[in-house]
Amino acid sequence: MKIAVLGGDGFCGWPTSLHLSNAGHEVHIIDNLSRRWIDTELGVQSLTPMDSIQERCRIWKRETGRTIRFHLLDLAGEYQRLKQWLEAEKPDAIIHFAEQRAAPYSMKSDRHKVYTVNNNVNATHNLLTAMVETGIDAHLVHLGTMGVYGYSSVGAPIPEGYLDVEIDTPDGKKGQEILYPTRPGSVYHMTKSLDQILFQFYAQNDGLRITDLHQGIVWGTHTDQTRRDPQLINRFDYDGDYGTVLNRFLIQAAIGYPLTVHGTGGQTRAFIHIQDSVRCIELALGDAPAAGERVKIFNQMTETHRVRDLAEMVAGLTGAKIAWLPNPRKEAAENDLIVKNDQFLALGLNPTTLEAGLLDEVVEVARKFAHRIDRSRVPAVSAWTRELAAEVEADPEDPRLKSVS
Ligand code: NAD
Ligand code: USQ
Repeated sequence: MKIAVLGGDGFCGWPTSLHLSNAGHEVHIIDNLSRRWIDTELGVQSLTPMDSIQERCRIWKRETGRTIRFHLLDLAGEYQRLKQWLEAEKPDAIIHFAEQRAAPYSMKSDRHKVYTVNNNVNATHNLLTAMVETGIDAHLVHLGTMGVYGYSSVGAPIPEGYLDVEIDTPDGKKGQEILYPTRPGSVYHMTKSLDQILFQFYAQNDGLRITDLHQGIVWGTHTDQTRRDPQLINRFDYDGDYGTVLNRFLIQAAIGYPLTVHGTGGQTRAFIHIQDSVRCIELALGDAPAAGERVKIFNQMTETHRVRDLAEMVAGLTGAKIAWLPNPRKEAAENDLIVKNDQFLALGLNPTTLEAGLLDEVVEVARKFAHRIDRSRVPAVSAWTRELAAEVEADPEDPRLKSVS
């Protein structure tokens, strides 16, 4: 297949591009490199030294003989160029990772809220309307989030995208299938909820073939392909805005930083290892909906964990201390989470669950590149409201804080 990977320079997009190229597909990366600019804005860098995207593609070619092409294009701002590219290249499949993906970054200030909404909603809508306009028959696979469902304890498993409901009509009760009601917890998660409505409309109105993957928190760093050469290494975010919880705990343990648990750590979230994430995308590509079918939605996760259990597990493995910090986010202090992921299991996914070997691998990578970590960038300081901002702990290493483990 000819596959366009939008956002292919990112944490999930790069290993996916390598995985699909390795499987024999013709891969084209489209990216505006905005994520690299955001690193510059925030004054942080990936824990791992990332080469330019052109250099990464050159090393891949040298290593495997396979070509990955890179196209510098802003999906949200360059509609005409996007349309021309689709028209000229006619990809068979499009994988859409190209959005601003950090919840804390999206809540940093009004400017960051505006940027996140403009970037994400326009990127998705430009893509959909360009697909209709050019008449290409590509399967669109979008990376959505488990966060669209919200994190209140519902006491029942979260289905894969749709909910059967009964409504009262003058003729009695009538069954209906609806998109599971969204309850986003940040401006970022809100844009993913908006994406869902855009997909529903374009599938129904224009027969676009769309798969939306509701992905949990991705952890780990290496895949089989990124291990092949030091210059193919994946990006690894550790800072308070882009670092995600388990990867953050692992680098914190590696550098002797207290594990930054928000509140009681009672938040339960869904997780998936990066190796399974790339495999799921390949499985979804092979299971495209037909034109006229509803949007196919998968829950792309393999396990759920409570944040404090993860912290205690990492502390147990490494001897790290835990810092219990005021939560900068407006979120339930405690929640339960049960998630259905039957569709990927039925397609043959063999889940990689949290185990010491893979956790150690991340700690090892973090120790190797520890000299690149700026400790002052570790705390999460972007707050959801002004009131929460006043409580933020900007220096968890401060000895006045009581660390327990
Ligand atoms: P990332 O920030 O590392 O990668 C996103 C890439 O998209 C970057 O290279 C960026 O430059 C590019 N991009 C952003 N806006 C663009 C635009 N307008 N035009 C062209 N390129 C643009 O993020 P990631 O962690 O790889 O996540 C990829 C996708 O997967 C996101 O949509 C995210 O919401 C979703 N997701 C990620 C996780 C996770 O834990 N990382 C979990 C669930 C879902
Ligand atoms: N948390 C801590 N300490 C930290 C960092 C986070 O306790 O140092 C807590 C947060 O308060 C939150 C939970 O851990 O309760 C998860 O936070 P996160 O930053 O790991 O994940 P999140 O903000 O939800 O976002 C990440 C990705 C996003 C993706 C989402 C999937 O950045 O792109 O959509 O995971 S999901 O969480 O399933 O919605």
